[in-house]
Formats: sequence, structure tokens, C-alpha cells
Amino acid sequence: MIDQRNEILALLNSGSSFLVVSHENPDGDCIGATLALTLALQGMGKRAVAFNDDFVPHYLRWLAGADELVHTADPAAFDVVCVLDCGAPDRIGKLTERVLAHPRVIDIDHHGANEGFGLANYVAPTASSTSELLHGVLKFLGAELTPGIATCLYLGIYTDTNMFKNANSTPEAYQACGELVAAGAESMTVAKRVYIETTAERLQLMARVLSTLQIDDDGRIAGMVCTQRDLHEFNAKPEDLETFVEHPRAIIGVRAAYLLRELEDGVTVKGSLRSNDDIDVAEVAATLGGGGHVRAAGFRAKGTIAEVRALLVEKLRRAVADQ
Ligand SMILES: [Mn+2]
Repeated sequence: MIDQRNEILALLNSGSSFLVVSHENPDGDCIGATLALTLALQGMGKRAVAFNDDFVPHYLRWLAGADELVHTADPAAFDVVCVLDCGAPDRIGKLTERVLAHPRVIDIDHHGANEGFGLANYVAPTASSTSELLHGVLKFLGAELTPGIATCLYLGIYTDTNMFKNANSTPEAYQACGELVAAGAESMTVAKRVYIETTAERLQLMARVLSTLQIDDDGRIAGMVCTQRDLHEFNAKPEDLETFVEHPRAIIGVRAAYLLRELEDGVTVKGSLRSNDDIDVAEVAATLGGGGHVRAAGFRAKGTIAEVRALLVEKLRRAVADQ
């Protein structure tokens, strides 16, 4: 836990222009927090710009401020750079070097590996999400929580706890969501847009990916794979795979689950890992050059899907045996 909230408040109050960035391959917490902070700073009469290396996934494009998010920016042109939800600065993507060269960086995050790379850091690994931490910061700041901002923060907490199904569903997370709904967060719209609605392509892709289910280690390890051909066949995007890994994870008796996706270069595989108890999948991901949380982590590895699958299953098997 690194708590330099006072320093963060001082920077937020004294600066007049802000670049707000988060990690590539953005998820709900990342976009929710980015947009919420950008809107809150704008509401205080400051200049604030939201940046992400990648496009906003379709299920988040309806959020307030999503249309104004940019994909190119010069950090040096801003008084302060706010980095949200990044366990390490290289998660920012192409702006990493220029952000690290900036003298005034604010780092707000809930990843255990975050060592505090900013001038002012607020890193709380036990928090449900960066959005929950940001909610606390905005309250301290006295920023006005409009329904648009409240919806962004609520969505961040709701998605990072996986609809309050994950172990990070703390009393603080529920309390923050209660306050955010009271402030006008559109909780029903969030549920509908993020977890209920789907597309025909996504459902067809799911049928294909589910057919690759492989169970190992007497039912303790389960995982699925997706090739570029699968994505093309159903005209689907990588973001359509979001949450698919929860299906193998849901099997009774499974302790570690994975989803592997072939990347466009054909020689790299992206892996998402989940665990149901104390199996530390962040540790497994780290041996493959990745990282994350104890129960949710990811990595990128060179090789074919079959090669990476065999290697990963062996590593998970050892992690399960060590428990
Ligand atoms: Mn997060």
C-alpha cells in the first residue's frame, strides 16, 4: 500500500492541464476510471484529455466522454499526467517513455506489482478496482459527481469485480457502488450493455471457442483457445472474447482456467488466466513474461497455440500441485 493521496490532491488542485492515460487493451475499470477523472477535472474548469493506445471496446462506447478519447497525445504539453490502473508503466503502450520523462505523474492503481512510478502514488492492492480508489480521491477533492461520472466509476467497480462475483468484492466496493447509484449511476444500463447484450457474431464465436474446451489434471485445469481464423470466420473482434475465460473457470472442481488467443502475427499467443482459490496465476503469468492479480492474470508468449497450451498446462499443473 502506497498512500500519497495528499500529494495527489495537491497536484490535481494546482495543475491546469491534465493528460489521463491507462493501459492498452482497455477494460471496464480502465476506461471507466479514465473517463471519470477526465470529466471531473473538466467539471473543475481544467483542461483534461483522455488517452488510450487502443480503441474503446464497443460495450463501453456509450459512456460519457468516450467519443472524445484520443489515441495520440504529447504528454509534455500537459502540466500533469495521470496514469490509472497500470501495474507497470509499460502497460501504457506507445506513450510510456514520454510519460516516464514527465516530471509530474500521478499513479493510481490496485495492482500488487505497482512499485509507485509516479511523483505521487496511490496504490492499494486490496481495493476492488482503480475506479473505487478514484471515487475516494474525487470525494476528497470535492469534485462534483455527475450521473455521467458516477456511471463510469460504477461500471469500473462492477466489471473489475465481475458483477460482484470475484473475491475482490469488498464492503468498500459495495459501499462505493451504493453511493454511486445514489449519485445517479445508471446501474441497469451498465448491466444491460456490459453483461446482457450480445451480438450474433459473438455468440457464434463462443460456440466455436467452447468446442475447444480441454480439461486436464483430473478436472482441476480447464481452458479454451481461439485462432485468427475463428475471429475472421465470424467477423468477430478480439474484444468479443472478453469474459469467455469465465466459462472454463465456472466448471465445478476447476482450480485454474485459461483462454489462449492467437495474435495477428501468427507467432504470438495471448493468454488470460483465472483461478478459483489460492492458486497464484499472476506468478504463472510472470514466468511467461506477463503479470496481473492472484486470481486474474495474463501474458503474451511466442509459439503456436498448441505449443503455448502444452507449456501453460504444465505450469498450471505444477502451480496446482504446489498448493
Ligand atoms: Mn483494474
